[in-house]
Amino acid sequence: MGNNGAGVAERDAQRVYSALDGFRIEVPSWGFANTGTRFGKFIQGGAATTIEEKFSDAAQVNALTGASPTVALHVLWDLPHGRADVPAIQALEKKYGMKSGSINPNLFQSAEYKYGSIANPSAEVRGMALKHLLDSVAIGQALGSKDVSLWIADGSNYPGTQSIRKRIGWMEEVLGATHAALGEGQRMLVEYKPFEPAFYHTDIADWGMALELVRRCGPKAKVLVDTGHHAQATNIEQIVTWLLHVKELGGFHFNDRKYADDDLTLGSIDPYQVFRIFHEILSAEEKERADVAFMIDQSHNLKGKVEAMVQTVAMAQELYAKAALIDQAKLAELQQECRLVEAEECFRSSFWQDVRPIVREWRVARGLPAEPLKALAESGYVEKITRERESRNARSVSTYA
Ligand code: LRH
Ligand code: MN
Ligand code: MN
Repeated sequence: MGNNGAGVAERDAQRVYSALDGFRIEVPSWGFANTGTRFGKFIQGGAATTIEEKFSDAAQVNALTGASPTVALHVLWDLPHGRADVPAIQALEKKYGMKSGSINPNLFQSAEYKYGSIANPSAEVRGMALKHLLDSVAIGQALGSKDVSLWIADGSNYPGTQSIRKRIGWMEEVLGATHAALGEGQRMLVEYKPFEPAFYHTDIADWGMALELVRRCGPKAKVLVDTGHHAQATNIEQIVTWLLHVKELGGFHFNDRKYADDDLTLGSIDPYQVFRIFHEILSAEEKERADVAFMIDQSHNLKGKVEAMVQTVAMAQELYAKAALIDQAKLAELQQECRLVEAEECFRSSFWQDVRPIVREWRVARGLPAEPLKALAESGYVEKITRERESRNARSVSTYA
């Protein structure tokens, strides 16, 4: 028993080490910025307002967790007038040891997009949206970033007020033209969302619509699953499995929610769901999952921003480690023989296993702090940025960015 116990511990450690060595999750620049709710903005003294501050905060998260070497950029919020000063961003990448991650066009804030962007009945507005998408592709190319992540907020609020059918055709045209502009190694990821800001119909409302659109665009277009973008009770891991199966899963925007698109900390409400999603990914073939980008899409209104992001990445690492512990061969056998209770026990016992000691060991073995949140508190980083940024934030009337 003693030997067997040691053998199991050794096997578990190996599984966790190899999973965590390969685990990367991108942090969003907007997660470090001042945000709020639709009822008001809450300004934090230490929030980032410049792209340099966002790189600095992201680098801090990466230094503490070893898992977030890229930062997602939102074109309108990070790159003034939708233009990127490429040498300046490259200098920041060098200074902070970070890379620019996904480029997120913004097709939802300009007044022109009141009735939509790429699905707007006006050819002129669609042209403006296409230009912004092409600019975003060019920015991604210049920065050597792989993914352009598109979220299309278009839709309508009342039945009969828009032609759902014509809007499909308009989207196909603009997305097709965007796909045609992608360079070697570049991809476009298409995100779906059932509602908000539109409350009757959203033009890309679910994974079926996103999948059909990316297929029509071509091989460089893939579907992006934001975990907050589903109707309640949707089986997200099943969608993930289908998208992996048909080789059209491009990546994730991870966050958690209780009600709608709440953008709460990953795993804070339902960690078992994240575990189930990670299990599906880890049970896919190596080549199927190689191109699945993990990204965080959260905004922390009440929590300290850097603290919340470190907590998120650490949580993601723990849940990934738990999923890596599942004895895949054993589980497959039990499933095949329909030994239901045993299969379920095999599955859920990995979820309930406390992986924190192994994850802590892994961190130390990789030269990282054993307790990232504690290390953040001891580093004084948050106090430092708060001192430096406080007076500017106090004057700030800024919105999302
Ligand atoms: C929309 C969304 C999309 C945006 C981000 C800020 O709800 O998930 O990904 O780019 O939030
Ligand atoms: Mn998202
Ligand atoms: Mn969202």
